[in-house]
Amino acid sequence: MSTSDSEHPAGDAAEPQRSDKTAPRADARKLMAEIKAAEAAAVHHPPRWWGALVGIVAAGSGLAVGEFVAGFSRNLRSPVVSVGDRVIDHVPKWMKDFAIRNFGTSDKVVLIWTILAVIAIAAVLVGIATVRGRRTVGIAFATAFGLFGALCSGFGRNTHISGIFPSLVAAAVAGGVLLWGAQLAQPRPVPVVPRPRQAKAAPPVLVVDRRRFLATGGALALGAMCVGVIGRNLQDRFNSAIERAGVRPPTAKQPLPAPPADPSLDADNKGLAALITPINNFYRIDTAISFPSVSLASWRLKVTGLVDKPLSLSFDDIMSRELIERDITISCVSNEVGGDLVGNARWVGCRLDDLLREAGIQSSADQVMGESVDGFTAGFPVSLLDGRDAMIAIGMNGEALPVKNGFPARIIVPGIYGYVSAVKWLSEIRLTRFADEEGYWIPRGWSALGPIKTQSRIDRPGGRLSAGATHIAGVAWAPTRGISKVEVQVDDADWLPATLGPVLSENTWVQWWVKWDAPSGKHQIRVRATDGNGDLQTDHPADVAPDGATGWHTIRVTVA
Ligand SMILES: Nc1nc2c(c(=O)[nH]1)N[C@H]1C(S)=C(S)[C@@H](COP(=O)(O)O)O[C@H]1N2
Ligand SMILES: [Mo]
Repeated sequence: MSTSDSEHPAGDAAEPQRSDKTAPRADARKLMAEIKAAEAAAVHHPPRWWGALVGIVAAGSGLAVGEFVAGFSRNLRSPVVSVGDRVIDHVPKWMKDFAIRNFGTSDKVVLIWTILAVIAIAAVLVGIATVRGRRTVGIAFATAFGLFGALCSGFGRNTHISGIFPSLVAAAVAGGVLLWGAQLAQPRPVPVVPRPRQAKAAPPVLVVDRRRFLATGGALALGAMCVGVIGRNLQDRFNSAIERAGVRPPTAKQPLPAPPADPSLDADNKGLAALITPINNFYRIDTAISFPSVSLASWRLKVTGLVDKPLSLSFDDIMSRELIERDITISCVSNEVGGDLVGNARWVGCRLDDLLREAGIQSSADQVMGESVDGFTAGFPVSLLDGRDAMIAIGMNGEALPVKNGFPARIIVPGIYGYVSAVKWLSEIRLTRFADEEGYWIPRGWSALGPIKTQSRIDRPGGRLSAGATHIAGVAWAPTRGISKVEVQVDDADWLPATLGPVLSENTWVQWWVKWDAPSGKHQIRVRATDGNGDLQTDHPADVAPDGATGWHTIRVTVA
């Protein structure tokens, strides 16, 4: 390691003792050699990776304390999660499409890790600069990150102004650890042991204290981890799953009969979607990184806006209304042809039209806008309250509404995509005008209206099968219109009518299957459905944006 580094105070120690005139020349030379040797052995500069370590431990400590502070109140949120929320709200459409295409529904996990990676890279660079003496860089970055976190946590869709605190405290801690670590990494003077015959002690050399530095860093890292884990556990106190466990499954005044035998249980139909999608398999799409937490005691469903009489209902108020049970298939507008962002469930809830009639919809209103506790919004035309079974669902498949599907309450409207209707973690229903207010996805490139398009999907066979008798099977849906016919075509053969499974209602999907004596070779299989109005599903391929994909699902199989 060079001693000529002019920035470094250790350079002074390299000056030989020219003033020592009493010592013989030979001794002086010896002494100089000795000092040089001692210097060569000593470490004067903190190694570069120390800076990286200081940066990482500082950032980690800050983030951990941020999680800790966020655990104090339901209104607070983890700074990292808040940054993620803002990224979700502001990413350009192409980037979101890229993320969904490549990471699917784990896109949020990828997002959080990306944010952590960016913080880590910045921490390493800032740590190195700070340890090298550029403290203003450290202070500036800690401040900037803190302010950015505060902006993301205190101002936006699902924020409370007090949300700025975890970020600010986190930044203060990170900045403090950064400066402290930089201090700890600096070389300290260590006296050189004098030669026995030498009158004056040699000047001290500057040496970094490796043991002290690493021990302190390790202890801090460990402490930060503990604080972070405690913070996450504190936040778990607000998990809605705890509230949900205390809710009895809501039951309808007239429960539906038990569903008919499920054709997907037949060995021939292995791989076919279940008639009623189990909760665990039900797709999940939302902008929430962590599920919004709801305290049932304070939760209210408000009916506001262009109504004669605004309402405010507690969970018990909804529970004690007349509840209906309905089988309804819902789908995401982002569902590709052949995709699985669609599911059929048995919902229990109160009628939306009854409730809004009580509030009294004013004639100027043309949009029913739902808003969630996390600030998501979705709106649909008032004209869709046309007698269809639109409901405020509080039960799903015989259970209280699952947390991931919107506990304690959500909107379900048969026949329109989720992004314009199915608000989960519902907090408000506002009667508005399309001209005055847009739902969350509309300014992000999606159509204001989203009727579900007639679709059909092939669930089996998979890519490879052996020759002989088999079933081609799948589901088809056209909620509110129902399905009247499904046809399958293998290669260029005639279209074959499929057998339709039990029809729960015109709002649900229908399972279908055809027998096929599979000859060996490669084959292409296509499916198309006809809705209850007699309209054939279009073969025109359309992208999911802006209002739902179309085209006939086509698969290729190899029969051995
Ligand atoms: N609060 C909230 N509700 C929401 C969303 C959301 O992002 N936040 N996404 C909507 C969309 S786009 C769809 S497709 C459905 C999905 O409902 P699921 O997750 O229960 O399948 O929820 C809707 N309700
Ligand atoms: Mo969706």
